[in-house]
Amino acid sequence: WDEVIAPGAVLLRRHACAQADVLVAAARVVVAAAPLRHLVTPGGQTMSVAMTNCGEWGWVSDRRGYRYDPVDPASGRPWPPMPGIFLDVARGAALRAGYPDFAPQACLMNLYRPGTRLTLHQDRDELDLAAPIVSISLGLPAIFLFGGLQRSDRARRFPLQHGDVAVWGGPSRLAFHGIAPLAAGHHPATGAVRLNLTFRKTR
Ligand code: MD3
Ligand code: FE
Repeated sequence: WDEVIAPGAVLLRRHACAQADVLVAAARVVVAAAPLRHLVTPGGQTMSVAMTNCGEWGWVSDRRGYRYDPVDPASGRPWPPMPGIFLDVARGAALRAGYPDFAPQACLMNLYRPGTRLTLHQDRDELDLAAPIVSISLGLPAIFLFGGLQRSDRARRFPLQHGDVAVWGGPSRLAFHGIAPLAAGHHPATGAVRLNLTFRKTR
């Protein structure tokens, strides 16, 4: 059932299903304190994904660049703490994938509505690229695009479903990846949206 989709990339299908409702409830608490917002890229484009963060550090983008910031620029206050259930599920998945000491300092929360997409990109704003990234998919399914180390490498498509958890480490850590435009639908856990949580060691 666990599938190695590339060297270092392990997909734990449905791993978080039993905790999904608790994860969604905890996500709502975070969003109440740090509302979802559409960030602007350094190039001036407004992202179609709505984002917020919890934990010690949050990923932000604006005209000045991408970075991790301990303060939510919208409120001037620290990001909300990472809910215990977020940490438990992320650490459990990392352990299962062969990373026994994963200590995430940031959780980026990505909200997708129908039509929302994330174009192919690399995650390289973290200072410790040896640590994996753990992602949890909740709600509507999405097509994950998984390319290679060059933008021009052909991307494979993997469906990501509610409760799927993936651990991205080793040679996959710098692979280009993205999300195809979300199809409309309804999911009992989230309604008309997909929520993705990504956990990172930032420094
Ligand atoms: C593969 N998020 O937040 S999660 C992101 O569904 C991001 O919201 C997507 O890409 C989402 O940066 C994809 C899966 C994922 C996350 C990080 C990766 C796959 C990755 C980093 C390296 C390789
Ligand atoms: Fe990414």
